[in-house]
Amino acid sequence: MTAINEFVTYEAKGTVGVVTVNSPPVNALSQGVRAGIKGGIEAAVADGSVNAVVLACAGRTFIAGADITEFGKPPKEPGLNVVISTIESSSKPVVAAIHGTALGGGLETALGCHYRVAVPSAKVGLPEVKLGILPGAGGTQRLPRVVGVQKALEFITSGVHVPAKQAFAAGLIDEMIDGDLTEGAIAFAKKVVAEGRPLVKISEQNDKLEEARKNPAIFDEFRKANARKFRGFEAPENCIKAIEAAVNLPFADGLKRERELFMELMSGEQAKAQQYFFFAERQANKIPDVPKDTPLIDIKTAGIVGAGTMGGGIAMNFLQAGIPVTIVETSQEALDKGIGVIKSNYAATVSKGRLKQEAMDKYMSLLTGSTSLEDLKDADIVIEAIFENMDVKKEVFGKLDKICKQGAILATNTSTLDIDEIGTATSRPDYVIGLHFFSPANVMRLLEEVRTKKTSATVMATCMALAKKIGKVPVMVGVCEGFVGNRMLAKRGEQASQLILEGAKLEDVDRVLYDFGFPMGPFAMSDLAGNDVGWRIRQGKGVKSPVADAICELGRFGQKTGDGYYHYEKGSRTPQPDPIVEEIIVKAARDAGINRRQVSDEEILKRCVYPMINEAAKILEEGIATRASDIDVIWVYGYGWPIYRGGPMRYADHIGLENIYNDLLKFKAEHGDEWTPAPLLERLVKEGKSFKDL
Ligand code: TC6
Repeated sequence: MTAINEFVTYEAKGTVGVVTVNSPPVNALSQGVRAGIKGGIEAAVADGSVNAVVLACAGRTFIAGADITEFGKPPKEPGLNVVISTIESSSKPVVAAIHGTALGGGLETALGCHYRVAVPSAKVGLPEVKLGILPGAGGTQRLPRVVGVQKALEFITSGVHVPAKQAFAAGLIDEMIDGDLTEGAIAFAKKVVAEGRPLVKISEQNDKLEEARKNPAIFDEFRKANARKFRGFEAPENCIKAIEAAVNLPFADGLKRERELFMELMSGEQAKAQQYFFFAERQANKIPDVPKDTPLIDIKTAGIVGAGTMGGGIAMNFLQAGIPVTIVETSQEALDKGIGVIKSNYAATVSKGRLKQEAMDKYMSLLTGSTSLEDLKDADIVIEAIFENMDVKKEVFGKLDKICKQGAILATNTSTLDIDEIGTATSRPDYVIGLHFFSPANVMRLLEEVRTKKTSATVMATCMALAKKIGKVPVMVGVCEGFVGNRMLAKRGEQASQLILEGAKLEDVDRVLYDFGFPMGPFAMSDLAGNDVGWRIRQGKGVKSPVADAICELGRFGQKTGDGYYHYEKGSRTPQPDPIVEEIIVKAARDAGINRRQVSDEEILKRCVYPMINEAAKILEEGIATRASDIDVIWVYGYGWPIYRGGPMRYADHIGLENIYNDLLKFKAEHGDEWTPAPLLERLVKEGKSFKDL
């Protein structure tokens, strides 16, 4: 075996030369890997003892893409296009041997090979769009030449990881290998030589482009069909343009066009924000005082207390991950209702063709209902999802503590209560934690995990790993009113309510936030979630909100009653401004002695977003969130903050903390002390720093 460099080896195995990349953790295409592959292929071509080449990877995966840490730095030779063209122009057939994931530049490298084989568990994809860019090493030019234009549009603009079997069916993989991959790839390479098969250069294949050449409308149809999904994003449009270039231009010119479109995206703010977010999400997995090798509790069964909307949704996550669940309610009627809702949710997905009946049957077979907490005695984790009342929760935790086995985790789904206090009702406060799921709990990816002062490292590490197992994105935070997400959301809500009193139209507030990139504005959101929820909480705390209260007093609870901040026609979810609500607002403003005025879109945006950033600075200073980027992960996954703006903290850095600080001072002069900049924000501005410097 010859070491080409630190990352790549070359070895002749009989008549086949094997080039192996070994650059943990994911064989990303760093400069060294690129140079090594080029050198390896050249060595194989020069080796007279071999007549074919296999490109394989050591470790857990084939090449997972370009090395994202190199983005934004000056390019280093050789570029990936040069490496790929070295492979494609090799005089001996090159076979890519794929396991794990062949993503981005990894798949582009494989597309430069003459053939591709894969193990059944492998996945392939061009996920660059998720990083705000496009496949810039020929991916937009070669993929449509293999799978056709329609499929290429779908793959490239969604960034989906396609399972090997599906890729095989689409012609992207030439052979599936069941046994040892390298051996299988060598055997395949020998077959290629023995049968005298051609050196397939994808760049020279044009058949699959013909259909789109005859029907250029395919591109506009695709744009139209996906307009909602692509709203606000720049990368999908450039991906489409690059694929159009593949259809309309010769390969070499298409490559040039791809490069231009790639560079345009790479230098933009969206790409920087999305690449920042890639690492933010991975950082969030790391809790500084929880060592990586902390032993985990094996969660084989789960218990859930409360079969309401949240309890049911939480249960579905576990069932889908194959973890048996016992769900407990106080009465048989409530239990039957809760289980009925779970069943009908699955049935609806089956009827839409998005779930197989057998899968639904399997999930339901893992679910047991009970009206007795005693049935949770063997559960490894119990999640309480009952209504928000400290006394009731403490009573339940006291009982669970006596019933549940030693070493079982007791979690609460509370979104408002002090979890340290809940823990005092047990003899195991170190095994108590908050698991704050977001509604609908079977859909929303965020899981805000809330550590108390006593939660043990084992419990934290277990819950972080468990979250991943059930398909969630976990972020660990500390205890405070509303935790991180809702505490910031409350600040936005206060300003939205104030703005409509001052004269902004509520549909304008919603429009400004929608145009910023949120899925909907705060009033439309409240109508969807149910205005009565906040009303009950305010009543419990003795807090008033004149417009929101007046709306609820009229029974306008939102979409479910057909009226809320907006009116909804029967069977429609489209909000329509309602003069009655305008009257309520005008009266409330008069009662409060507010002179209404025109409010600009710019003011709406700043007044909704800046108080959130200011609150986040306090959250950071109090140590409730570990790092600024964790707050961004919470807002993107839990509240629909547009990922192309990175999250509120990244957005603040982009706007400039000094600009935000000055606006806060201006609003303070106009509206009062609640606008006082957080001490941390003030300090960062004085030191000329950003949140990213923390
Ligand atoms: C591209 O190719 C563009 C080409 C144009 C060329 C001109 N680079 O996710 P995990 C690190 S764009 C650098 O926890 P998993 C990651 O930060 C790229 N580092 O593992 C983490 O480090 P940590 C297109 C990377 O098993 C560690 O590896 N490719 C890269 O859950 C483990 O990662 C993609 O977008 C990278 N490319 O998932 C694929 N990838 O331990 C991006 C990972 O220090 N990667 N790291 O925190 C993924 O989707 C996933 O990492 C995975 C593995 C599915 C490969």
